[in-house]
Amino acid sequence: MTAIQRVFSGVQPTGNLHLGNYLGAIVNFVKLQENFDCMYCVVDLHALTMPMNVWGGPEGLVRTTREVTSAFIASGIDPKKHIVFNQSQVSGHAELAWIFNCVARIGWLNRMTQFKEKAGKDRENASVGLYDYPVLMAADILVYRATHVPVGDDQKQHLELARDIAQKFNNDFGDSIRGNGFNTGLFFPQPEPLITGPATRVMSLRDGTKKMSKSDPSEYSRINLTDDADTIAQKVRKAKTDPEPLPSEEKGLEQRPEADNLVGIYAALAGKAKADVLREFGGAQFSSFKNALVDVCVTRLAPIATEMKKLMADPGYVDSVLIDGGDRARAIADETIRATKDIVGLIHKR
Ligand code: AQP
Repeated sequence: MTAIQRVFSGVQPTGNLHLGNYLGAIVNFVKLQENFDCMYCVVDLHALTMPMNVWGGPEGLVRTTREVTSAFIASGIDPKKHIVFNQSQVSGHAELAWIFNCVARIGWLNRMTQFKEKAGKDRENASVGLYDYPVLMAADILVYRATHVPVGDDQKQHLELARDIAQKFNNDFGDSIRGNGFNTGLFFPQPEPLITGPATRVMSLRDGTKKMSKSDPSEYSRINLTDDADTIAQKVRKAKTDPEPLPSEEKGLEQRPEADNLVGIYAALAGKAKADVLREFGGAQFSSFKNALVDVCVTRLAPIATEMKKLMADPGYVDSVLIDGGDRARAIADETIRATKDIVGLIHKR
């Protein structure tokens, strides 16, 4: 088994993809194609961890799986050179997750803030899958022995857990790993988080202290990748601001979360530094800044929305991309699963 620099990342098909997913993750996915072998996964098994109304039931899941795949391709991911697939096609994710369930400690999972946020007050009623989500995520990455994982800032803690699981597995089974020919004793790599998108944490347009999220009940909290120009304009114009004009320097954005967020979005979409944006718009009222923000949003997002629409009209093609990607992903995962079974002592057909 050869060591390779491999990128893996996933996006849940739980509803409309938004500007946060795009700037925090997908833009980076596109860029990394230049220097890495990349695997981009629509993590449908993760979607099941939430109540059915969140992922839309069986028909909704099929539609949003195709939608996320279309967004990947429309944004510039090349499914021929790299691998695009949906998680449930490769059973190795779930198999490795079980082994990792027996490596990870309950105390580690109890510290995961995303579970606390997503389970809310009614924790007893959350699915077991939601609690176990980070273990499946570790398996998603490590079944491909991926070395680099581009994610938004909110996934940092889960990545740390994946690193802990890899390390504990390597320690617990060190002798067997060496006995199976991995002389370094390191079977699973320590996956490196790449939290380097143009905006690693895009906030809600209604509340600059909350992250932009698919599950926010307010449509006005986010810009969806499928929004048309009029909808984008409406959402930007309604975005919460404060009464002061824009500052001329970055330190003037402190304690002004909504202003900071809008300037950050503009900077990320225009490919500029925040300081440059403030040099240009310092002293301006939000009404004129918002016009410029609408323009840059529409310029960047409209071509993606148009391409997504075309792809969504051809589900046969989108499914063929996923199936081809699934076949190529399975070949890599099977190799890891066979070696893992040897290391753990699970008899299997050779
Ligand atoms: N607001 C955000 N800013 C920057 N990056 C973000 N990501 C999500 N929201 C933001 C990044 O997008 C990738 C895919 O996320 P996901 O769909 O797998 O799950 P999530 O992080 O739970 O995304 P959402 O949109 O917030 O969904 P819900 O509402 O279901 O929780 C990840 O790399 C993530 O970091």
